[in-house]
Amino acid sequence: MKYISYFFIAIASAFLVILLSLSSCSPNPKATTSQPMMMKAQPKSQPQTSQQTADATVKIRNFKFEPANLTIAVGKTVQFSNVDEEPHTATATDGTFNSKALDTNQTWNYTTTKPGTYPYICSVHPFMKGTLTVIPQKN
Ligand SMILES: [Cu+2]
Repeated sequence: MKYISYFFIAIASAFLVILLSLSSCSPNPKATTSQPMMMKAQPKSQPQTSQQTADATVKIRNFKFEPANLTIAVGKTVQFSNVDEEPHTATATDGTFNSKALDTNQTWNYTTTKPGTYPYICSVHPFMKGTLTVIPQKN
């Protein structure tokens, strides 16, 4: 009889340990796994955009677009590259194009579709201004 009761105590304590470890561990892996997944998702989208070869580059550095004025032919691709520590966007004031927030060393490619003059800003820092001029393609 003594052995049986010891056996039950052993099983009960094992159950308790399992329950405690499950309840204490489950919230933490959820929190830690969701963050790396978010971080993995961002670099995944990065190579896709940079696979497309850019015809011109606008660097975003020290809260400035470099060059602030860029002229490019229609159908060509301009790459916006943020080298600042701050997130920036390239957002056309008329809504023609809008990069999402670019983190440090993130790039975003925009292929022009229509000739025109497109002033743009950084939506995070609206004092940052640039102009993209799209000219008709030479025949
Ligand atoms: Cu900005």
